[in-house]
Amino acid sequence: MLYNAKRVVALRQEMQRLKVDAFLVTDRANIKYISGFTGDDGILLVTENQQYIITDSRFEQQVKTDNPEWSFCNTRDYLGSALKIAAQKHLVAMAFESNIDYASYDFLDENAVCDIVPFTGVIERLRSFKDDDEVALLKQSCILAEKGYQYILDTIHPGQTEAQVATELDYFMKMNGASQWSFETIVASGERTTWPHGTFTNKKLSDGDLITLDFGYYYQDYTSDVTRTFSLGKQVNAQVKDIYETVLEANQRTIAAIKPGITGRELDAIGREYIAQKGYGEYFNHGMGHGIGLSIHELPNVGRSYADQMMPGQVVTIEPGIYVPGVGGVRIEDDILITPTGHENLTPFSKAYTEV
Ligand SMILES: [Mn+2]
Repeated sequence: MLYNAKRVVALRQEMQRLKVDAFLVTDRANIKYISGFTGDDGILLVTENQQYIITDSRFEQQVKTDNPEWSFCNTRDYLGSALKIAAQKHLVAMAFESNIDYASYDFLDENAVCDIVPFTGVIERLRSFKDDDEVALLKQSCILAEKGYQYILDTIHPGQTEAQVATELDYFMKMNGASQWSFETIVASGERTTWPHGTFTNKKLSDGDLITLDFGYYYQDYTSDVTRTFSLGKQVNAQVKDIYETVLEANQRTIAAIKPGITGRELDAIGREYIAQKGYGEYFNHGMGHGIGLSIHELPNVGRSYADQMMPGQVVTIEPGIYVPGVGGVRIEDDILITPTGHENLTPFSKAYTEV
């Protein structure tokens, strides 16, 4: 990932607003976003006029090659070194991320000479606004997702296990440029489609099974998140079709309403009320969606308890579902970019009811 100096400028503006003169970044996705450093160990310290990648000698050449704008601090004692810099520079108040682990917090609390102040969601909020380069990567990630879905539609057959389908998709996605999945792929068949997050098992697929495929893969650090439900062979249960059309309509109505200023709660209500009106209210038991980007779940949130306003440059999933035990479960999920005038569906590939 390339270092983008604008992000440090934005973080320093936040620091001024929050009245701190240092920001300790410990969350891995936030480290990647702010510094471009992709190593899997280490932390960042950003002050008003300096910026440090604090990590050990395993990453020395990597930092010097990829992150020359950052001071490389070679140590095994990441937090201790950050506090030492803070003391030397006579820093007054250091922000830290509240999702830090307790042992680390305890260490900071015991040893910091400066004030330490916890914050939630500061960099996450910056991350929610995608610039043009990030949107381009997300679009490519979504195009790859479409290819993966088509590949599974073309190859899936009775006798395969759910795990084998997940493995076929994994191989296809990686052979076509994905680095890894952003969550364990969900391949749920038959009755298991009524488990919204059932991952995959060694269960064999049978003719007539309803299949839910929910997957997300990183393409150049940015992940898509797509769900499609389809039938393997002819569907005998007539209610499945009704459930499918209800979820599809809820998905489409919710997406149609996306524009700057609408809140996550308002969007949630559109799809949820439609599903309730059709008599399936009690069978939709999760949120409507979430932001995606460097992480599979990020800001903004789309759900009953969220007042987050959608703003241009943000990207959210819309994923209504209905899960009726004994009948079947359907979820349809798209990835939507909020634009200045409305929205753009980044996953516009087919979601019409399909029997393969
Ligand atoms: Mn999702």
